[in-house]
Amino acid sequence: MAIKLYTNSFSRGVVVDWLLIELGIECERIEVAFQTEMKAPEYLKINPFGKVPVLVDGDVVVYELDAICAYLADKFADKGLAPALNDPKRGVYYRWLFFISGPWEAASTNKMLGVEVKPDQKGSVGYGDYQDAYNAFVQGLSEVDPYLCGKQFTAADVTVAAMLFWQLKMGDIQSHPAIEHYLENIKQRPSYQKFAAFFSNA
Ligand SMILES: N[C@@H](CCC(=O)N[C@@H](CS)C(=O)NCC(=O)O)C(=O)O
Repeated sequence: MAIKLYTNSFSRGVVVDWLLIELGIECERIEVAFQTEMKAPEYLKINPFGKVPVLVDGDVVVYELDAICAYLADKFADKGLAPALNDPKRGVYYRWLFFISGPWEAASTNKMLGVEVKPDQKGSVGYGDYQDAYNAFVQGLSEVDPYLCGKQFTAADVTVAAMLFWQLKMGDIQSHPAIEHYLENIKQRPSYQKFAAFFSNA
């Protein structure tokens, strides 16, 4: 049975498209319209958030972009897009996947909404404040060479790089030499050219 990807070409679903290119596999791609199909009762049974992307693999339903990418990288482990379970780099891999979908997304969204964390609130906020999250991000990137897990390009590179490309395009992140250097490495990958085409439409 084909794996199904519920997505929209103008959404973060394009990040899954990029990963699929790296994996060299295809899914049945189901385009879901914003507002209408995404909020229809039958779609809400698949994803109660009424959002894309969603991956359906037989009885397994995965929503949350980074979970989808991690799931696919593990399912097609022979493609080498995730460090092996017993590889110490697995920890670094998890760190980046969870950092980008958790603290970084929250910090960025709150910044966009104008929610400022006061110094005495930082201890209760998972990412501290935006500047803390940004500093941790660029500090981490300044240590990578050429990819987040060293020589091995992984699904975490797909999600982290996609976030950076998007935020730079939208003016939602201040650039930094560590960001530029990392993205130059990513741009060398043949898959990036195809992603850039999706992305320029998103
Ligand atoms: N945390 C989710 C966020 C998904 C999300 O916000 N998707 C947007 C498109 S990029 C969406 O479907 N928005 C439609 C809506 O909320 O009505 C993930 O990482 O997959």
